[in-house]
Amino acid sequence: TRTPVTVTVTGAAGQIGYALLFRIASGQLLGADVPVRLRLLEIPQAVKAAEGTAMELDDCAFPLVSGIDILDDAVKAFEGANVALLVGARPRTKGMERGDLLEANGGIFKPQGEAINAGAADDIKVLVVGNPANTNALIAQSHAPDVPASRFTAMTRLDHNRALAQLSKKAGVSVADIRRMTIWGNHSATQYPDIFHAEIAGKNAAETVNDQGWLENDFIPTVAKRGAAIIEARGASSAASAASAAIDHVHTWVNGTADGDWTSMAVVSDGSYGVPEGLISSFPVTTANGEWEIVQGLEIDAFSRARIDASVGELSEERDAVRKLGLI
Ligand code: NAX
Repeated sequence: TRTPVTVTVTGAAGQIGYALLFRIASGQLLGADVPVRLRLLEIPQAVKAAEGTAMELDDCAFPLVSGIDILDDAVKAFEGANVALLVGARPRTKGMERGDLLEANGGIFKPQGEAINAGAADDIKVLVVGNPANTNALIAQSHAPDVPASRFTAMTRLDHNRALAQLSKKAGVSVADIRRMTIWGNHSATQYPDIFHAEIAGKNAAETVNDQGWLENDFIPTVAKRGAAIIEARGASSAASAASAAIDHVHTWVNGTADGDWTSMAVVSDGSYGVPEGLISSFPVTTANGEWEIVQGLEIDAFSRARIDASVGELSEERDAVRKLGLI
């Protein structure tokens, strides 16, 4: 039998945690033959609720679960972790300025980065889901100097999946017929979903759809503002779709992208496509053997350039702001 993989989930008592943990435990994150040891990190006030979720996990009798620990101490929670899903974050509340939001999240992601640096396994892979995800990932990464920066990623897979869904409806095709979708930039309203490099049944998606009005006035804003539309409709923010995207992100990272396809992940920039080095920005990436690589050589026209620059500009501002606050 295989040695269990240790998966640490923060914010385990939250709504994404509730949708995520059962899928990890059933084998959908790492594979149907990979046993998992779950470490749930919560704040002290939410430990009891996390225990409730753990009781339900017990009651599922998942054969792959080799243990569940519930912790309110980051150092213990990340000890030996192979995969870390950082879901818990401080949400923006009414009247909160951006600086306050970044500072509150710095108070979470700085110690978590330090704890990962101190105790995580050598092969640690980190996915930050909690918002502002890109900059929270940057904060954690900058406090883990002994861990390769490439191991810190942030989630734009939900945006990627939303873009696939919208394009499939427009084109009247299955999402399975679409390849090479890209989300560029920040996981925020400035993100840029790019169909100029996407393909529908092997043909260029933008040319196939051939509707610039739809692209500008419908597709891009619908994808970028989908989170708000879900809140409006459901009375609560996206949880199951966010959890599903987190599963997809790690599954693709570990198992690789299909030949001829790529995915979207927010990863540390090496300067590709003019994105300043060190920013954690979404790119088209391929994965193989547990490593990601930014897809090179795509032609970026003026329309795409302006949108990528706007989103990356926002990321630079966030980086400047957390630098000023002494968080990185
Ligand atoms: P919830 O408020 O339901 O749950 C968050 C949980 O995190 C709570 O149980 C809270 O006690 C816990 N928490 C807070 N501080 C913590 C800490 N220091 N250590 C451990 N746990 C801590 O929020 P939920 O709906 O689950 O969303 C979680 C995060 O995901 C939010 O920041 C949200 O904005 C973000 N999202 C990111 C998405 C993405 O695509 N990157 C999409 C979905 C989601 O909006």
